[in-house]
Amino acid sequence: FGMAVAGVLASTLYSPLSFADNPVVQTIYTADPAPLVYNDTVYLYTGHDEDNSTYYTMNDWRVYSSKDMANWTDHGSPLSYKAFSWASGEAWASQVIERNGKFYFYVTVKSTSLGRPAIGVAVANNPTGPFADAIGKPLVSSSWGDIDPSVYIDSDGQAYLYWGNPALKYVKLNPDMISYNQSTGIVQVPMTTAGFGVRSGNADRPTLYEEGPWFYKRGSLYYMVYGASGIPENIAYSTSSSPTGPWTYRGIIMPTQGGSFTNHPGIIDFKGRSYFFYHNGALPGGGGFTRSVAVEQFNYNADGSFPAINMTTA
Ligand code: FUB
Repeated sequence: FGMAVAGVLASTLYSPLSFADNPVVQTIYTADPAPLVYNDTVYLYTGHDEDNSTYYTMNDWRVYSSKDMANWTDHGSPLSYKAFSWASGEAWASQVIERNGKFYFYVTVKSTSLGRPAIGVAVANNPTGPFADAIGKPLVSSSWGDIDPSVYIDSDGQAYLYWGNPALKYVKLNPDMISYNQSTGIVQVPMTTAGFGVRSGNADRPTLYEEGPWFYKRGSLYYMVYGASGIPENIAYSTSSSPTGPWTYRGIIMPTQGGSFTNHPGIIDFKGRSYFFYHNGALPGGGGFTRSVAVEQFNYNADGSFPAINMTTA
């Protein structure tokens, strides 16, 4: 499969490709989906597992777009860890958001000087990039476990950046989107079992929360959807009436399945339908370090709760 991917990529890079079935991307291994709806188009940002990877060997991010959730255009790589002069690999989970016509790309990368992940931010004038490091240093480098940023702009204009494993943390981003409110600082979310469920036998992780938060509001309800329950992960969620909690644990959305020991949610509403992106090991040669992004359409229950969602291949 690795050789075939190299051949396909060499001949089709930056040219339109169509995908109808799961996984969404069938030419390379992709992970950590981060969909963005902008101008009647879905932009799907993903990480990129290198062929034959035996760890999270990831050097760049990819972006695909679709106007119908069936036909996808491959826009190549809008950003690599190399755009961050202070980073040395581990182009892990990310999310992109638009504000005032600019696109802000929040990423996990490995800080060379710290020797551990940190959160960076890149900016572009176009959703497909190219993106450039916005500040020339990490936006957040508070501790081990600074991974998996999720960004959301609330209806009052306040932007929040959540991230972290095993701690779930947030900052209030300033309107410039490339700095954060220093008086609020970095807030660590209280990891209560009422908020994030009960995990037994792990003193360091008393709740189900593991990593990969996806934070957003729908109606008047705030959602925190995340990789949960340890390795292998399922995807669970919590809700709140406030962007900063307290959170109430609401259950498992997607059980462990699909041949990857991680999973990672990305959720949008698009043209009147709701979509749940995730990753698994569905492609030939796929597994925990050679993952593939997939998507399921779903309907929220009337009270805003999630139905159970299973992985499909079509
Ligand atoms: O892709 C690398 C890491 O695996 C991500 O940062 C986590 O969310 C998990 O998917």
